[in-house]
Amino acid sequence: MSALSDLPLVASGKVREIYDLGDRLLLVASDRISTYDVVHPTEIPDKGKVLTALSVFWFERTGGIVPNHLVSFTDGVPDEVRGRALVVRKLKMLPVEAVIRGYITGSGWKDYQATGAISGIELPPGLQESQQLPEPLYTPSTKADVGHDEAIDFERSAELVGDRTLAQEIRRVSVALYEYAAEHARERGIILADTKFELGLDSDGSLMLGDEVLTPDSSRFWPLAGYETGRGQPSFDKQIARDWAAGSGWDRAPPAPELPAEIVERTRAKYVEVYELITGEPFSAWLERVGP
Ligand code: Q0T
Repeated sequence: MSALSDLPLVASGKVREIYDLGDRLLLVASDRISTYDVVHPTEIPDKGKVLTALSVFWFERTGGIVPNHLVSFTDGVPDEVRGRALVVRKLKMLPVEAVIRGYITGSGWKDYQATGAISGIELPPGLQESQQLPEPLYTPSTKADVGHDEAIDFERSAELVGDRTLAQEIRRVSVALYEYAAEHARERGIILADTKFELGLDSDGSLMLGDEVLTPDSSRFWPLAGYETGRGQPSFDKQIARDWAAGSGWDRAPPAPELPAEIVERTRAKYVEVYELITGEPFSAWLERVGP
């Protein structure tokens, strides 16, 4: 297979890249990690493989809810990114991010405290931080030019998508994906607090799930053990690195410091643990699936 460096780069994010394969795209997950929104110079070995393997796990199980862009994780993948890259269909991506919240945390908790509502959805009084919501909420956002995504309400998402029926369909499939995944995760000791999907249209105009899905980078995963309302919850995967960063004297402005070897190893073990809990398989099963 051709070397990555020969492929046109379509997009580059903090922790992943997208390359053009002609009629397909190559999504590459790196081993980079960020805390407090800044990428560290130190990589977490196998993080990209764990996230890719989790996306594949969910894509293979949710095609009955909504079809997805996955074509292959073997054929067409350059050797240097084997196990941490996906060949996907090119979609016409829709200009809204489908955020689903099952628990009240982060910006949703801030909005609720200020207004009693999230994304224009009125909520009962007296909810506590990290509490499960009465039902999962669709709280779409749109990519801001700089910095963080901008929260919008359903009506604004319909305007941006240009078709109210399509916007309703995005909300419906996104809630169904969240409910399926949150139940699966909870049975295995992980709370899926919230998650973000990106959807697009196939060449025939049909709705398809794109991006990475239901990974710790696109979702909040909390350990079920020790969960309690009235406070923030630790992140299943990043808490060790965050705690170290918070105590390191770093002021959270770039550049982020190198992570010590012990923090790297403990964080890697958390990613592998997430994979093994969610899939019920040893991580070596993924390495065997993707071959040499
Ligand atoms: C995309 C066409 O994830 C993004 O950038 C981060 C590096 C956003 N993005 C998605 C696409 C996809 C996907 N996934 C697709 N299947 N077809 N475009 C482009 N940028």
